[in-house]
Amino acid sequence: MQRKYGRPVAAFAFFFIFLMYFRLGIFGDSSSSWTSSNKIQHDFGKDVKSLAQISRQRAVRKEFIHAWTGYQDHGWMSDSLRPLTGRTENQFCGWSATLVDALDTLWIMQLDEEFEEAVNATLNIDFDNSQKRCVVNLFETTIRHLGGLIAAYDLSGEQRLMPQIVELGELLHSAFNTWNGMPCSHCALVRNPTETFGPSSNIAMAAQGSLYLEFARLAQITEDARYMKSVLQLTDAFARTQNDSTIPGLWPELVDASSVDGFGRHFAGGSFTYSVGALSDSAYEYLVKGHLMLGHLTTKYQTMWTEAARAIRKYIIFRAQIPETGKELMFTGIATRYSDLSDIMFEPRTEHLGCFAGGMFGLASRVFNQPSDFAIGEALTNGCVWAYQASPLGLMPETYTALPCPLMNGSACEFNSSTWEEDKKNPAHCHASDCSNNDNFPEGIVSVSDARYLLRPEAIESVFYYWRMTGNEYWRDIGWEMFKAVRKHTRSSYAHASVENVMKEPDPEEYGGRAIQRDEMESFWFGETLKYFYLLFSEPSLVSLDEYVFNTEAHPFKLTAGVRGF
Ligand code: DMJ
Repeated sequence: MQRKYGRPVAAFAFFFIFLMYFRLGIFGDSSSSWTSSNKIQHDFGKDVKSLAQISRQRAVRKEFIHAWTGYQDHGWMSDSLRPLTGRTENQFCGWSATLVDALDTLWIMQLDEEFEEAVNATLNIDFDNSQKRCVVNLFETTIRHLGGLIAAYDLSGEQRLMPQIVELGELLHSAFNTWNGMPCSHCALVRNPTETFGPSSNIAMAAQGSLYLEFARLAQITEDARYMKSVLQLTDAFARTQNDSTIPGLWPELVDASSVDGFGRHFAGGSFTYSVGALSDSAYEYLVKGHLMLGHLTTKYQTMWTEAARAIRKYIIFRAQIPETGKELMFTGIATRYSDLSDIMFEPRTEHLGCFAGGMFGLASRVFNQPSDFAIGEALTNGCVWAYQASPLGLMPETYTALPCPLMNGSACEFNSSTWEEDKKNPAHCHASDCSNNDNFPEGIVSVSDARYLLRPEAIESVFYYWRMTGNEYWRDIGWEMFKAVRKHTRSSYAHASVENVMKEPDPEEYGGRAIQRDEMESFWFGETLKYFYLLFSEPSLVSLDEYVFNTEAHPFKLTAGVRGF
């Protein structure tokens, strides 16, 4: 359910580990579409309005309205609606996660009456936790609720939202009231706490390292310096510990926030596994976006990004043995190193969650003027697009494995179908040694440890970035194909549902030829996925990347002149 904290360990998950010492001295040719610019977005010329693709835009809006109507009728004010049964769920203290996550999308899609109704309803959410004593998921509530409220305010200028922003901001900020200033990730927060909370000792790295943008923007719009102080203190902790891990430059997936100050190394010693997927993802994204937002105040985000990107390029990104597509494709995997002296082990398991990395490298290439990163981001984005196109349903699975090229020396490797046939029959790649399911895999994929599609946004997010940065229609056409597959297999009577197995052709006799669906729809479907699809087909001046920075839940915050770093 919450992608950050629990990488689903499917029963048939395997451990297929490659010894890895490879260097990616690559990325030559594919950077051809790079243009040096002091803007993030491509120069679309004056007549940007004409670039909206109205019928595609309408199609996305229609799906949003379908799901929103389901939420209005059956899930109103709940955290999420179950799209098959119409039941509701309250996994985030019952503070109407879907309502708040969707606010800015309603505004962007010009659903004015719905926006007005949603703002009015938002004013009734009671963020006072003193009686309820709900254990607040700091990361999720910050990116979804606080981010959602701030973005709705930034876009619409709706002043009535401000008291709710302050009430929630104060509550969440109390999490920083710990002995070392590292925020408590799961505490029964209260405003003006009389006692200190305990920082978390074993917590997802992303949950600690993805709070800067929201609290920084909160400081800017409230002019309350306390929030910025906490942001900078947290930033310092990450900067101090970046080279303390067993892969310097990267922080492990789990960190020990109770050890910061005095116990140095242990913060980055919470675990030995490194990725840009679950548990880690947005912490790297926020280095680039932190600089974009606050680069005039501190150079720390840039320094950290430079170190982290070096390690990601070297240890996390790989090329795979898949059929030639005519495009440069790259993927992200998982590295493990138990001590400074041991080998680095590499697991080529690619997660949908890691698909944001294409957009991240693309954005970084603009922000830090690094042309070669532009090509990396493009190849990573195309790697995710490939996974959509290759699957029988046209949807990428949550996690899958393709084998890395044997020589990561810059040249792509040739796909060999007989080797691939043998590899996928390797019991290590099969669920309980039963390899019969692997017959459906597209060429190149040797294992699928989690075949679900959970309505996630990361792939279309990167496609959106590349469209806005290049103006190349290829990205919108690809995005349209992705949208059609998502629409076809996720639409349900109440809204849209996650998909059970994207590797299984639907049986024409069953479920009307549609995929088997799951009774789950997280709020990011409204806050992120449909928003990125919609913006992809809108005029490129709508929420321009030169004026806004998107938080990790796709909530745009206004960039402030004189403080921003690019
Ligand atoms: C979103 O809640 C955020 O994008 C988060 O950072 C990671 N991904 C989920 C959706 O998949």
